[in-house]
Amino acid sequence: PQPADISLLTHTSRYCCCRASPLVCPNQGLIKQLDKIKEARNLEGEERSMLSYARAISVSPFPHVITHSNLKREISKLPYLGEKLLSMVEEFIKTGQINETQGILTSSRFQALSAFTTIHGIGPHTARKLYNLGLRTLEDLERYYEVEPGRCGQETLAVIEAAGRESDEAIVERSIKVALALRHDFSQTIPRAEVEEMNRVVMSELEQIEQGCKSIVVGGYRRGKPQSNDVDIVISHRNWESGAGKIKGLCKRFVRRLHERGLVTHVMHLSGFHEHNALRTHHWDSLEKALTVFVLPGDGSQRRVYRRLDLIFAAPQVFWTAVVGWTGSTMFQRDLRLYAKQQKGFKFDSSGISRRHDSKLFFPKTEREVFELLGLVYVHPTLRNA
Ligand code: DGT
Ligand code: MG
Repeated sequence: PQPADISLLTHTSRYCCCRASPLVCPNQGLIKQLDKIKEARNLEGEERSMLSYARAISVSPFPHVITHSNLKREISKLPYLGEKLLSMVEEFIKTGQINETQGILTSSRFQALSAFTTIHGIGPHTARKLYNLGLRTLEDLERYYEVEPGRCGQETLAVIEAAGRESDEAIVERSIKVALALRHDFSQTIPRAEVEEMNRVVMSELEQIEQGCKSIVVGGYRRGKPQSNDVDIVISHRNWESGAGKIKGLCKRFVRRLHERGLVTHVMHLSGFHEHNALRTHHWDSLEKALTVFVLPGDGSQRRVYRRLDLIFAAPQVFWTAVVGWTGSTMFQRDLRLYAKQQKGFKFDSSGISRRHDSKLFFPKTEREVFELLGLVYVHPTLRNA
């Protein structure tokens, strides 16, 4: 990051898109404890409380270690740290832990729900439903969904053809079955070098069916995470005029091709094909995208690990908004929308920026332009880990 950009960010802003949030901060221990409480609230469906903890966590990358001496003077002036949160922070400074967190960690209900939601497609609501059926472990889920570890047959071509015509239930059920069967692979994180290799392979395949495309690997990788849980790639076309036409419909065509080549083994979901809102929390925009399972070609000497790969297709005019949206973090993006709405009267999402009063659309040509349009100081991707 450019030092000039960093010095313009302020740690007391209410919006995390105006603050610097590095991957690792001086208050990591505190954040880890608060994060468990946040997770517990999320698992129990307590949205508002969850968000309070998420906000407290996002202001905790305070530039210095939080101590007794700066607690009253500076910390109490940070936004979102009300009485209750401040007393937890105080408890952490005194004892190195938070009592409530210790209780959560030993709760068997928390452990079960938390394990269930590691499976793509299982959100808190489904997790609680499964728990109420008496299921407690991932092995219980395998029996319930009749899934065998490592084995997951799927009529992938049929799934691709059915895109846009399936019910929400069918999509969720399939995602869960695939994610359960391949969970031992999916729990292995992906090192940066492999992320880069996946992008290279994907783009050289794409060049075979559509020339002139470009891509940026987004998600946690772009925020500097050494290991990722999945790979997210935003794809567009280099030609500003003709690009949009070339991107339209490319998602399906390309996934079919990757499947033929043995690179995409399963498709969880293809979205952006005018279906009603399946998996509502998972697609927050109208871009064409494919949530897939990908495996790198091997030389036969060792089995390659199945990886989760998301491909997002954006016309050149919305490429940079898609990149900003998908780079995240989730909190960063949430505040970007909020800031755009409350401070600028703009609507921001991954598929575009528009002005509310006349619906005028804006087409930024660079990432910096996205920030400028919203009246924000540029925040380097590695400082968006709120
Ligand atoms: P990880 O777990 O290592 O993959 O970490 P991330 O941060 O890459 O998390 P991921 O892959 O779930 O999501 C990437 C970012 O994209 C995240 O900050 C939130 C955002 N995002 C996720 N799903 C959607 C979606 O359906 N639409 C939009 N617009 N953004 C999404
Ligand atoms: Mg990701």
